[in-house]
Amino acid sequence: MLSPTIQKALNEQIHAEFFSSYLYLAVAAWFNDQHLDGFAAWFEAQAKEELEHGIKLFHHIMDRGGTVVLEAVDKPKAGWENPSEAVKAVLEHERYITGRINALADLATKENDHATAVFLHWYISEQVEEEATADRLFNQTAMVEGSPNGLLMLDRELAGRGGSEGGEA
Ligand code: OFO
Repeated sequence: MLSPTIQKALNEQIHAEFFSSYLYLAVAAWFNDQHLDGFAAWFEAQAKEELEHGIKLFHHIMDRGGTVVLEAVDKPKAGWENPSEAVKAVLEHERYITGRINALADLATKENDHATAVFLHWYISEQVEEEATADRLFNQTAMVEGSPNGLLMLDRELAGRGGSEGGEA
């Protein structure tokens, strides 16, 4: 059985993961507008992964006999100055999500909710990967900023990776 405190925190994390999905979709749409289809496909794949993160939490709450409470998803920002600024928005967001997951893990330990603490191990590892991937993509994008050739090469590379798995940049 979930404590009301943990249940509330997990529900808030569902909201945060769905917002992540929205943010990735907003970035995908922006890259589509820039005619950088590889970036767009890669961010769309990431958006789908974020939905999965939210749904995993949704099932954990239900499996533990808790009540899911879904809040409205906030509107994400819609425009960026250049590709690296758009990728940076995602990197900063992933850092914020890591902080939230760590706080959630601390809370689960404090509340003696061992099942939730173990469940969150997956998210802790996932955040290491998400941050590293976003950081790498940000640096690569910043590196080719101002070089249409470099940007198109990176875009082509992302097109090969984006469609199915999202994954590493
Ligand atoms: Fe859910 O990992 Fe990104 O935000």
